[in-house]
Amino acid sequence: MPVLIGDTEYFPDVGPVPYEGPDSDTPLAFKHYDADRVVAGRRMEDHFRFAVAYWHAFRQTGGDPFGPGTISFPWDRAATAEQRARDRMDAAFEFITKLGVPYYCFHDLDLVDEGDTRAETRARLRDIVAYAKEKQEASGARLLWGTANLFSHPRYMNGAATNPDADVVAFAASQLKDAIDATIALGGRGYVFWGGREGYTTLLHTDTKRETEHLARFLTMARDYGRANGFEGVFLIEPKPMEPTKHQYDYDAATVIGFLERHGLADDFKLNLETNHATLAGHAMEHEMQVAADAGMLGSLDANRGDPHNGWDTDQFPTDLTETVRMMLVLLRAGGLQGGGINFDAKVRRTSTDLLDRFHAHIGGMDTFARALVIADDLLRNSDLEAMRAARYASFDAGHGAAFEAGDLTLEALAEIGDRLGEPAQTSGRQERYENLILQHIR
Ligand code: XUL
Ligand code: CO
Repeated sequence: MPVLIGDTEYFPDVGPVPYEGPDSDTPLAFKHYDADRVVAGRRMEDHFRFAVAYWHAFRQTGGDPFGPGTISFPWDRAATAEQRARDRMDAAFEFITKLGVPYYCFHDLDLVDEGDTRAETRARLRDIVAYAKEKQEASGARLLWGTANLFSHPRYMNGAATNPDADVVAFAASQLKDAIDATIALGGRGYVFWGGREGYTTLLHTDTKRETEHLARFLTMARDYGRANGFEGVFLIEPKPMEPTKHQYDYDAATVIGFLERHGLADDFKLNLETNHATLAGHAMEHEMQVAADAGMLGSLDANRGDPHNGWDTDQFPTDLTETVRMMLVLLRAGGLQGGGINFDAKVRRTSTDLLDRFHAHIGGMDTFARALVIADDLLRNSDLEAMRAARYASFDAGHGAAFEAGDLTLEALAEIGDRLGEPAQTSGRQERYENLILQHIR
């Protein structure tokens, strides 16, 4: 991937990040992520389709509820919004191409600052989309997905699609349409919905039935508009149980799958799962991935991690190897992601104020996934894991187990077999043996 540097070089202290292998001591080099290495029949780059998230990497400056941002971005200094958007995009493509990440993703308002009117914002977006197209063509980097920020502005404080005021829903529709247009224009693989304010803080004033039906209507309109205008990618919906609202309608994978099926959206939508959101829902990420995979809806991942010791969305870079190995086991068994990829919805800490810190963060995240993928593949091919798991269910491969699975037995017939066989023998689940297997292969 050719490195793209604009009028200003924003990261002069780093060149293209090389792969140097596990014995390397070079901080700004990959130890495990080797884009062309084939694992389980696919290049690493194609397994992951890593993406840089525009909002964390080029927008958020470290503000928290207790204080303002701590990080200063040289690409945010120009006098006009139009120039800042271009400078930011120069910085983004320099970062993306130096890191060698094949994709990026954005909210509409990551690319441009919102104007005073819809028309002004639309014009800014069109301008920057044209610029992004040039950058994509020059570098080969592509858009993983686009989305609309329908949660930050105060007008969305009571929700966007689920707002009790129809005028707000209409305003959101205008923003949604432009964001879908931008995604189509840039050849995005997907379009994401994360319902930031689609939920409630109290049931006392909330008609949940009406609101969730409005949400389904909004998604249906988006699907129909996208399909009518040539969008062939995947629509993705990102579960999160809470934060910013007390209860979000897209609570977790199982909730979202039921919602999509109930509203006739299951053929066009898949899930975009995020580790920290799983944590907040009280689930392991592997659980969320398995639920989605079982439904044929494992679409895309937001890579990060939470902090087990507190209850909010810390969006840290993913460096937990064991957790990632478990995730990669689910991914490989499922045959990969359907349509999407893996974007780093993760931010450097508020105290990580050097621009180089975001290189270290992404390198660590990509290496964690690469290492976990190789370990998971080794477990699946060179350990007893799959055979042991299959053996647990062997009684359903023949005889009355197989007849039960095939639906060939009535309850009376199965009960009669139960009466005849009597008390079944006890079989150990051997959980510790499985846990040891995983540990043995982490090397
Ligand atoms: C917020 C979150 C979002 C979505 C995209 O928790 O995860 O950044 O990923 O809107
Ligand atoms: Co996310």
